[in-house]
Amino acid sequence: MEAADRGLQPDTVILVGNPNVGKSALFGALTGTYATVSNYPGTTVAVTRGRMRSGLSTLAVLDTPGTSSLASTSEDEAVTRDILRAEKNAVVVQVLDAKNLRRGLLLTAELAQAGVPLALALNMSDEARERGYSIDAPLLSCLLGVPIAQTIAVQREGMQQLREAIAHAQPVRPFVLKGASVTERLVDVDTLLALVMTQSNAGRASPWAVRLDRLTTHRFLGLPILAAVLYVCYEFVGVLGAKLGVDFLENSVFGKLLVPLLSRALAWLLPSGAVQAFLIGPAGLVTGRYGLFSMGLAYGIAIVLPIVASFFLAFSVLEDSGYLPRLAVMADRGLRVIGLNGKAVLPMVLGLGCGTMATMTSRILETKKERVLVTLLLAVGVPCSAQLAVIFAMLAGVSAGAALWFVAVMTGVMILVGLLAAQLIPGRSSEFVLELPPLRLPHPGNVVIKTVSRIEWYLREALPLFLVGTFLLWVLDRTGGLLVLEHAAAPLVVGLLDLPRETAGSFILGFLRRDYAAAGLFAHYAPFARAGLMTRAMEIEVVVALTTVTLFIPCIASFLVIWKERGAAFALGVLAFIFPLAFGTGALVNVLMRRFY
Ligand SMILES: Nc1nc2c(ncn2[C@@H]2O[C@H](COP(=O)(O)OP(=O)(O)OP(=O)(O)O)[C@@H](O)[C@H]2O)c(=O)[nH]1
Ligand SMILES: [Mg+2]
Repeated sequence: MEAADRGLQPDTVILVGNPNVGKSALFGALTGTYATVSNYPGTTVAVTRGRMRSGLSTLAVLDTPGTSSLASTSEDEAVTRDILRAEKNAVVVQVLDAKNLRRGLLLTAELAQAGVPLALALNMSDEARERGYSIDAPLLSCLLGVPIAQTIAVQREGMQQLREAIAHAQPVRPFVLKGASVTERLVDVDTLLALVMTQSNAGRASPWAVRLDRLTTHRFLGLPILAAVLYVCYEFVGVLGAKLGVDFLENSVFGKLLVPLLSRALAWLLPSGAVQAFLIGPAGLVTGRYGLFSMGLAYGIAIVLPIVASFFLAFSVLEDSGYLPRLAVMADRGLRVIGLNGKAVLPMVLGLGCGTMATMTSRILETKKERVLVTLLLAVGVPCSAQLAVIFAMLAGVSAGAALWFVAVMTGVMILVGLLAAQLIPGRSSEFVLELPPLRLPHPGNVVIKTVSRIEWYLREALPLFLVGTFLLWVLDRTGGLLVLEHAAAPLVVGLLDLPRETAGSFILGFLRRDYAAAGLFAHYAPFARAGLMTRAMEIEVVVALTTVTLFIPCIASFLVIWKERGAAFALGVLAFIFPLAFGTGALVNVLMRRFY
């Protein structure tokens, strides 16, 4: 309104709408900038900016987190409300899910009251048509007095229409959809719907999706489906990534090709042993001690990367399928016990990708108590993809029984911490409200973009730290500091956990990144596993070491995000809590396994 009042040309387009209606997909189609697109509500938790051409000029475009109401309480939704207030010279494009028009129009009613210049994008018109909905868009446009485009974001259909709609955005006609209370607005919306929408029974959702859908959230039958999903992921990541991928990169590429080649080249270039040892490590061993190339790069690229990449791929497929919200429904009852509800599954499962992003996703939770609880659980026991990668690889080397011990201990600790924290942390929990998106076949294009961008992100975030860590270890090793540290850590590592002294170095690396610590352990134990030489005692060591490292402090990046999102006191408190928890649990597992395993 104000833009129109002042006669200014708008310079910004804000995409708003209910969660999971395709705002980010439309944003990508309008601007050519990729914003994460996933099939669950709450994908976008902060504003993404891009630009689009409009005639001769360009407009800024903002993609916002989904919101069910401008009056709602969760942090991510407040972001959208604040943006609407802050951007004075903007037009708003409300994205609606055409197969759920009623919910969308309720938000339109709020935007009508706010008086902003508005254009509507009736997105997902493909799915609306399939379900037999037909919407008289010209009539709706006429009644509301705002331009409307019918779009299919993922196929980039209707984009020209949308650009025109943006150019002609108008505030909603006076007296339309302006009911003062929620009930009045509902009446307004239902009246409008009766005029513009008809549903024929001819079209219905494809039967396979409906049938599978019922099964996925079924109280009993849902469980075997969950088990099957987990099993497929495990095989995919464990076999394709951890076995074939790692084996190929570590042994063939690094071991037979790169390391010998580089050693020979270096020996020829520089006869001195010190620089050579720094770059390659003594004796040119793959994953040998503290060579920048043989340890830093070999850990990061040969051990972690193939597993992380296959994990990202499996994860992106899951995200796009719409299975995650169904998992939330299944987990709701269990999570209630620890003061959370099903919605908390989303950040926790995302934590398996990256703790940093997951901590930010806790914004989708309604109450502060829930956000604090989830941040704590993420920091305590949800391993990130890189770490999970190495855990997978290590568990593949021990017996199923030992692997089960690890899983049981981690689950137990999470439940205990959750139970305790739910009692201690003040505040309330919220009701579980989550719209289930339809199950869809994942879009190969979107899956590939997401996987590649996550791999890029991993290389950017993790590899430099791996190199820094290796350098630190090398310096420590050279100066004798490592011996001192290993001595200092010995009472904990050797005395308390019964682990070999060499593994102390891995724990020191754990301060940089947990997966780096796990990769160190992997390098230590994998040769035995490959040669079939794992003893029972070693299996116990593996479980103890893995438990401790997994519970151990989160990596630097996620620690900083916890600090930013929840404050310094909380971040430091988490550290103070986790350190004894990790070592205490490790020691307990050691004692228990020696008796009962
Ligand atoms: N069939 C169909 N699927 C679509 C369409 N637009 C988006 N999708 C899918 O809908 C899901 C949600 O898309 P997003 O763009 O992430 O939705 P969003 O509104 O940004 O979601 P939040 O950020 O969580 O609020 C994804 O799986 C998309 O592939 C469409 O027009 N047709
Ligand atoms: Mg989004």
